[in-house]
Amino acid sequence: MKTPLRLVLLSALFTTTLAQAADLIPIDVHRDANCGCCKKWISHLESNGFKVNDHVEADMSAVKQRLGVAPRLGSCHTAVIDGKFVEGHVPADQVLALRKRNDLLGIAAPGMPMGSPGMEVDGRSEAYQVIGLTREGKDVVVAEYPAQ
Ligand SMILES: [Cu+2]
Repeated sequence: MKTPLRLVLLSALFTTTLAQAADLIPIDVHRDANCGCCKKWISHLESNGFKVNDHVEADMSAVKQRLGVAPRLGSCHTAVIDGKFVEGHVPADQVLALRKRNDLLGIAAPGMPMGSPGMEVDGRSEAYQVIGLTREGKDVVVAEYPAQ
């Protein structure tokens, strides 16, 4: 018996969609409702293979405290992947690298560095670092980005 062509095409489409969805990496992002640069960072993640679960929060400082973000590492939004925090405008490749670092509780791009992903303003940029927080509570530099 011949399968109707439409059915074949439909199932091919369905399989492709499932495969693509499975390849996306889920990440939770907590942010304030009025944070524009947070939304731009979410777009950066989405265009780099992440599936973002967006959580709009009333009290970000309570969220940061709960997730173990040291105040000195603070920025705007706080993401969670594999139980580790990602604080601020961290580049997507560093989020991927964090997944393999079980010595770290999380990583952060403290403050709001100009030129970091989601902080592109008039082509301005400044040097910044991505800092990891170890299980022993120490800060380690995991990446450095020069001013462009
Ligand atoms: Cu921001």
